[in-house]
Amino acid sequence: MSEWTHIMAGKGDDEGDTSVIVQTRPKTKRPPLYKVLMLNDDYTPMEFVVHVLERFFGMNHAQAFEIMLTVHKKGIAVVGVFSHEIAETKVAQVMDAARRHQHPLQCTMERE
Ligand code: TYC
Repeated sequence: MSEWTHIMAGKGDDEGDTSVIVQTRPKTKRPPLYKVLMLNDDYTPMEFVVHVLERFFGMNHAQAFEIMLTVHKKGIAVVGVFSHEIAETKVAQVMDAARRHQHPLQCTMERE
């Protein structure tokens, strides 16, 4: 992406209008990132949450167990940060797995 500045020059009575376009700084905007959040509840088994974190967030067992415990104790935790499309997919995967297993586990996303 580029940003352009339009300069109008040469507007004397003996000349026609002369326009030049010069490129100033290159403008690259990074896409926004989204936090995926896991919420605690009283019913979802700890092992299921650990399994979900391993399966959909590429964590090893120790990492998954640690994050699960953080959610259990604090009520909520960020489990990853992704582009909008990837975050949406992760949330859908977690919510679908929870629904299939009839657990009330909740997962949401929030713009960083
Ligand atoms: N609090 C649940 C229990 O005691 C465990 C749990 C952890 C549930 C994390 C959800 O996101 C969660 N069985």
